[in-house]
Parts: sequence; C-alpha cells; structure tokens
Amino acid sequence: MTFKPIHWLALSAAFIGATALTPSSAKNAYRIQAIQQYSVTSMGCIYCHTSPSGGSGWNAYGTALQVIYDGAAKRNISDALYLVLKANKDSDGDGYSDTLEVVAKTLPGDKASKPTKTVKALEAELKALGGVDHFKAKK
Ligand SMILES: [Ca+2]
Repeated sequence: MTFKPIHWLALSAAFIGATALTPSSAKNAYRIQAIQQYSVTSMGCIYCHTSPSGGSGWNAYGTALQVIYDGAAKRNISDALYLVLKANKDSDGDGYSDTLEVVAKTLPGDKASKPTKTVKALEAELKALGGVDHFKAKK
C-alpha cells in the first residue's frame, strides 16, 4: 500500500479540521474546569447563560465571570472562576453571595434558584471548607 501525496494532504487537512478547538469545545473546557473547581457533579449551560442551551445570552453571574476573565490582565478561566467568587458579589440578587450559592450547589446567576439553608449556615459550611480559597484552582 502506498500513500499518494495529494490524498495524504487531504486526509491531514480533514484531521486537523476535525480536531481544531471549536468554540463549543472551548466552552466545554471551561465547563469541565468549573465542574472540578466548584466541586459539582455536572453543570448545565444555564449556570452562566440565560438559555439552557447556551448561546450568546449571559446571566448576571456569567456576565460577572466574563468581566473578570476578559479584564485588563486577560486571565485564564481557573483564575477567573476563583476571582469571581472572591469578589463576594450576589450576582442574581437573591440574598446569597455567588460563593454561598456554589457551596449550596444552586445557580448564582438565577434568582429563582436559591439555597434552602440560611446565609449563616452556609457561611459556616464555607468556613469549614477553608473559606473562598477552597475554590481556587488546584495547581
Ligand atoms: Ca441564585
């Protein structure tokens, strides 16, 4: 069996095209990082987006994350995922900070999703984890 150069080039181009980082696989990389860093078992697009299928609409938490990620320093996603929590904001205005929502495994960008525990109880859980630094990327 011999390779004809022209076919080999076409095959290589097809392979490169299939494995190049597409926008959706880049987003999945962000999601995989967030799942690990926030200690959740799964994370839907709705965590950051306004639609369960993702797309260009961002909820309040997704917008806050984007602002940090795209900030002057152009951070990596793991630093941005930590810094957005360290900012100690309540992005969706439901009375629970984004960090406490991550502890409670509710959605920090959706006002309709909020913890059933009290702020005080969640603050105690966060303290037991070692504070917001618990959500820093493990290097
Ligand atoms: Ca919420």
